[in-house]
Amino acid sequence: MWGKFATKVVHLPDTRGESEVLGSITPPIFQTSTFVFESAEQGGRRFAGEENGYIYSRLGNPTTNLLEEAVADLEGGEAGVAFASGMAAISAVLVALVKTGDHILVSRGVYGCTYGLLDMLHERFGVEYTMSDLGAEDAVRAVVKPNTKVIYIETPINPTMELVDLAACSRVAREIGATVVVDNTFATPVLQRPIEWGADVVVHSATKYLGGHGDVILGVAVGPRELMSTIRLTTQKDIGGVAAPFNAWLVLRGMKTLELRMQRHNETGLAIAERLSQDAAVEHVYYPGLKSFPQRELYLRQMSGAGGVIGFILKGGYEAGVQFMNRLQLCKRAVSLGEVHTLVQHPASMTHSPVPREVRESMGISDGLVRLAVGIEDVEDIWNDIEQALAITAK
Ligand code: LCS
Repeated sequence: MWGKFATKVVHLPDTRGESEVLGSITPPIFQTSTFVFESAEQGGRRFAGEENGYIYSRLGNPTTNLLEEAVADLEGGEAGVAFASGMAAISAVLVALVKTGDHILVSRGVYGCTYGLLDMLHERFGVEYTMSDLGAEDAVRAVVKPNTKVIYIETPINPTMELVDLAACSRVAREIGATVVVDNTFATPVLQRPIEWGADVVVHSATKYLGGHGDVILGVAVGPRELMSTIRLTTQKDIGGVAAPFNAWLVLRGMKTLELRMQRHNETGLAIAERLSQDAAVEHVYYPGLKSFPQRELYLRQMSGAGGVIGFILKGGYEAGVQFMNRLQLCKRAVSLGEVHTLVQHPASMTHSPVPREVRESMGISDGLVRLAVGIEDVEDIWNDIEQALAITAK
């Protein structure tokens, strides 16, 4: 009955058990490591899966479960699993899906630590991967291999904002029996729902927009119930990167304003990207919402807004970028993105520094690239700070 997104994010599955009885409008934080069994037999039945009920918070926690259900619902997936971080989610999903000798097809760019994980899977465990432009179906079909088990996609790609065609990748994956995993951190389910385009699994760094306030590290994976259950019972349980109940609660609270915040990020992101592209000090702006964006048709088809992250290169290259960053006053020099504060960072020396230079350059990340993640402050205040920092930057 209450199907609209803005309503759904407020009325997340947020009452259960005690809070339902007492009428608390927000969920309790079950800050517990373990759960008491009424009898030894009951404990045995729970371990055997013959009786539902909580056992131990690494195996499941009611507060964390609410978050898992909420993100699964917003993404249109069957089930979710929450993790200690976005990287814990990505590693648990990939390790559950591949084994030695398998191949992962990867979008042309990914977050630096995701690259580090792929490289480790390759070096230590013999999993092949290829990074490639996945912008169109022919391109995808040309690079899949007989042993491709996963197509791993970031879209928009951090930090170049390049897009990947989700429908095309999903069609090719169906033909070859591969699983499509999409990192939806930059778009959130407000702007893009990969499962509706045919993807199997969505992963999030909930540290970013879902949490939204820069106060928590957490990850979530959403997908088919059977696969999520396998992940819960294997790579989550035995590697152990579970989300803390308090952190899950913080993300649940943050998500109530997700739709509102994304509207502001879209509006401010577009305004700042347009002004940057008209500034004499700026050589190039990477932002899917711009009319000049090369993948405009894909952007309009696949996303309903471009979000808050903007990449740009100053005419003075690296030196100018560093000067610009050091002169900012309101905008903070910090990694991360998707939160209330405006943050600025230098991908080549920060988020993507684990990636070797030649690979970084093939991803489109030059030393001159600066990444701005607009917050929810007043757009004029953000622009005034950027403008004063650009004005004294070498042109
Ligand atoms: N996926 C994407 C697209 C990311 O940008 C990040 C972190 C992660 C996954 C990992 O999530 P975490 O484990 O940190 O929750 N990206 C960062 C960034 O661009 N700046 O700082 C962290």
